[in-house]
Amino acid sequence: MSRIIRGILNQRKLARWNDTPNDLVILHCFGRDKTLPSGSPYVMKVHTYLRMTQIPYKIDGKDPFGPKGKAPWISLNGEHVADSEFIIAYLNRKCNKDLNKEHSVDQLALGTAVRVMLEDQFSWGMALERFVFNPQEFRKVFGKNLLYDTIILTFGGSVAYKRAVAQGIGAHSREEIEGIVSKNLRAVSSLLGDKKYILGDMPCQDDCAIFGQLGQAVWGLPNSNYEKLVHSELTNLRDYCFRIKDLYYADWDQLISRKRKSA
Ligand SMILES: N[C@@H](CCC(=O)N[C@@H](CS)C(=O)NCC(=O)O)C(=O)O
Repeated sequence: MSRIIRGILNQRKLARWNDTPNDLVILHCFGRDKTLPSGSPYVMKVHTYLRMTQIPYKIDGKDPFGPKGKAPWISLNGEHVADSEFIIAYLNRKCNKDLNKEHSVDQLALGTAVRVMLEDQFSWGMALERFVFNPQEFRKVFGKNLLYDTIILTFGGSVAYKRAVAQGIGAHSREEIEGIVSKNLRAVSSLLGDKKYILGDMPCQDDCAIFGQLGQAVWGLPNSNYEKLVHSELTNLRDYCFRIKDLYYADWDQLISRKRKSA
C-alpha cells in the first residue's frame, strides 16, 4: 500500500477517536486472550502502567493497529500516540506521573538494560515459538476457531519468520534460538534475585515492560521450554509475575474472559 493511501486511512482511523470522553485514555489493542489479558507483551506493558499509575482508561479492541501499524496505541483528548515507550513517556508528561522517582540513575539504567534485552531479544524468540515452531500450542492462548486461527497463524508465521531473519535471530536453528532466549531469562533471574521488583521494594516504570514480557513465558507460551524454565528452575521470575498480577490485576479472571469487551 502506498504511503499516501496509508496516510489517508490512518487519518480516518485517528479521526474516529478524536472525540472521546475527557481525560479518559483509550488503549487500543487486540481483543482478550484466554490465558492472560493480552498475548502482546507491549499491550500488557501499557495496561500495567495504567494500573500502576491509576490513570483512568478504557480498552478498545476494534482498532488495534495504530498510526505505526502496531498495537498498542492510545487516544487521549483528541491526541494519539503509538509505541509503548512513547505512550508511557507521553502519559507521564500529560498526567504528571513518575514511577521512577524512588530510584537512582544507576538503578534505572539496570531496569532499562533488562527491558531492552527482553524486548529486543526474548520477544523475538517468543514470536518464533508461537508462530513458527509451535503454532498449535499458541491456539490455547489466542485461538478463536479453526479457520481464523489457521489464517492468523499462517500469515503471522510467514511475517514473523521474515522479520526475525531480517533482525538476525531468525537465521539460527530452533535450538540455538532457545539457547539465546533461555540465557536472557537466566540473566533476568540472576539480576532479580530475591527482590520484589527489578530494582528493589518499589516498582519502577520498566517493571511494566518486564512483567509484560515475562508474563508471556509464565502464561502465554504453553508447553514451551520457556514456560518450563520459569515454572521449574527460574521460579523467582514466575513469583515476580504472580506478585504483580495479584497486586494490579484483581480482575484477571474477568479480563481473560472472552465475554466482556471493555475495561
Ligand atoms: N515497539 C512497539 C512494538 C509493538 C509490537 O511489536 N506490537 C505487535 C504486537 S505484540 C504488533 O502489533 N505486531 C503487528 C505487526 O508488527 O504487524 C511498542 O513498544 O509498542
